[in-house]
Amino acid sequence: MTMTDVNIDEILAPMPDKVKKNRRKHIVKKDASAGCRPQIEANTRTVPGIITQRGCSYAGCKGVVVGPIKDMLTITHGPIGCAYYSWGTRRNKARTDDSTPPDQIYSTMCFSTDMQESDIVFGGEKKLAKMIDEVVEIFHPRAINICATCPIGLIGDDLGAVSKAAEERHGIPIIHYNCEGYKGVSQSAGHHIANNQIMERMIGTGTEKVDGKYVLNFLGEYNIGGDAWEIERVLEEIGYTVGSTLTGDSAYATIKNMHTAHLNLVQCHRSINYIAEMMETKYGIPWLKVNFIGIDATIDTLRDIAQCFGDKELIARTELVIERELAAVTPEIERYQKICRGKTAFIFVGGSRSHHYQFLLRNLGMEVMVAGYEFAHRDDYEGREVIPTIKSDADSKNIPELHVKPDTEMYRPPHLRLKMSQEKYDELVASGVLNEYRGMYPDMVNGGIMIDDANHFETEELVKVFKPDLIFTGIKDKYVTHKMGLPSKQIHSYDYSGPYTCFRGAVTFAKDVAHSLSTPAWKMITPPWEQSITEQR
Ligand code: CFN
Ligand code: HCA
Repeated sequence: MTMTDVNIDEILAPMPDKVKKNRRKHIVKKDASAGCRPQIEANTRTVPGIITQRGCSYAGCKGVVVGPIKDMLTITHGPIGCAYYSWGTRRNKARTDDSTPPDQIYSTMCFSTDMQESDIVFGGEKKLAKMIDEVVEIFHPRAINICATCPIGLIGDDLGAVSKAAEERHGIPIIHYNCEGYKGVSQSAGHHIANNQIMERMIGTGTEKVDGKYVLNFLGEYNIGGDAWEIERVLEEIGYTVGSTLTGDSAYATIKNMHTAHLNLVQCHRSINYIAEMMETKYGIPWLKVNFIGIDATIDTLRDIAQCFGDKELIARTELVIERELAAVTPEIERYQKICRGKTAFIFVGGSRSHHYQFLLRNLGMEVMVAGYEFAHRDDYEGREVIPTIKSDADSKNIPELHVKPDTEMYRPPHLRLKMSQEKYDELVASGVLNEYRGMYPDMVNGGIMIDDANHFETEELVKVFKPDLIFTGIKDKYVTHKMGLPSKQIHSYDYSGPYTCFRGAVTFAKDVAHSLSTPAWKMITPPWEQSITEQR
C-alpha cells in the first residue's frame, strides 16, 4: 500500500459511530494536489474514556511554564500526587549564574501543601499561609509561585487573598495561578494562565537595562536536556546578549528586566505566543518566530535574526559562525545519515515539536509519515506565515507590515493577514522576500497523516498501516509501541539525552536515532502484523 492509499475511515471503523464522527474531524491526510489547507478540529474536549496522551492545565502552568523559573520557590497547593508527578521528569535544566547563587535554585525541588481529607473539608487557606511562612523562614526565596490543583477550585480556597496577605507579611512577590487541572481541555489553558501572570507580575517590574548591542529574549525555550545552553552558545558567539529565556534556566531576577530587550525570539509558539504579543503591544518589542531544531532550520533562523537588525558586520559574523559550526558537524552527521537515510518515523508530542523535528529528521534523510499534537490549536497544524524576512533594503518597501500577528484561533489566508492581494503575496514568496507559510500541514510529506489528540487505539492502528521504523512519543505511549516491536524515542525529555538543538545538538540527536534504528533487540520481537493468529495468542 502506498501512503496515499491509506484510508482514515477504515482505521476508525471499529469505533462506535459517535466517537468515529468526532475523531474523524481530528485526522487529516495531506493532499498536495488539493491546493488549499483543510481544516482540522483541535483544542476541543477529548472523548471521555479514550486513552489520550494529554495532560492538564496545572501541568501546563506549573510543570511547563512557571516551574522552570529557577530562583522562584513554586508551591503546589493540593494533594501530594500532582506535585510529585510534576517533579523533575521534564528535565528542564538549571544552573547557577551571576544572578542566582546555588542556594537560590529551587526548580529542582518539590514543595506541596499536601492537602489531606480534613483540609479539603474545612478549607486549605490556613495550611497554605503557614507553609508560605515556613518556606520563607527556611529558604529565604526572592519570590514564590503558588499553583492550584483541581480540589482547590472546587473547595474555593482564595489563593489571591492568601498570597496578598503573605506578600504584606514577608515583603516579597507571591504570585498565584488559578490553574486548576480541569480548566480548559489540556495543558494549553495552563500556558495561557501562566503567561498572563508572568506578564502582569514579573516582566517590566525591574529597573535594570540589560547591557548589550543586540539584546534578545528567548521565549518558548525550556532548556530540556540543556537545549537553551547550546543555542545561547551560538548566539553569544555571533554577538548577541540573551537577556532572559522564558522559562528554561531563567530567573525572576532577570525576567523582571526583559522589557529592555531589542527583539523577542519565539521557539515554541504554542506555549508562549501570548507574552510575545503582549510585549509587542505594551513595550513595542517585535518578535520573530524561530526554529533551532534541525541544521537547515537553525541556519535559516540565524540569518533571519541578523536580518532583523540589518547590521552588515553582524550578518558577516553570522555567516562565519555558520560556516565554522557546519564544518565541525557535517562529517558526523554524514556518518549517521548512512544508517538513517530512507527510514520513516511517527511523531506525537505536545504542541510544537512534532513540526520542528520534521526538519531535523529530514536532515538525516528520514521522513515523518504521521505527525500529531496533543493540544495544539488550529494554526499550529494548518500553518501560519513566518514573519516576513527582508532580504534587502529595497524589498522592505514592498511589505506593508514587518511583524504579522498570528491568528491563534481562526485560519485566514496569509495574504489577507498581510493586507495584500493573493497575486502580490505569491510574487513576494516566489521572489524570496516573504518566507513561505509554515506549519505542520504545509511542511508535511504528501499522503502523510496529521492527527490531533491521538489515542492509543489510533496509534496502534496507524503503526500497523504505515509500519514506521521509529516512533517519537511521550512516556504514556512509549511502551505501547515497544510491545509492537517498534523502537521509540521519548521526544519530550529525550529519555536521558540531549541537547538536541542547533548544530551540536543535531549530532547528538542523529547519534541517538541511529542507535535506536540499529539496536538488534527490535529484530528479536515479531510485531503482531507479521504473526499468525495462533502465534499472537
Ligand atoms: S518543552 Fe514544550 S515545546 S512548551 Fe509544550 S508545546 Fe509540553 S512539556 Mo512535553 S515536550 Fe512538549 Fe512542546 Fe512547547 Fe515540552 S511539544 S508536551 S507543553 N512541550
Ligand atoms: C506535561 C509534561 C510532559 C509530559 C511528557 C509525557 C513533558 O505535558 O505535563 O507525557 O511523556 O514533556 O514532561 O509533556
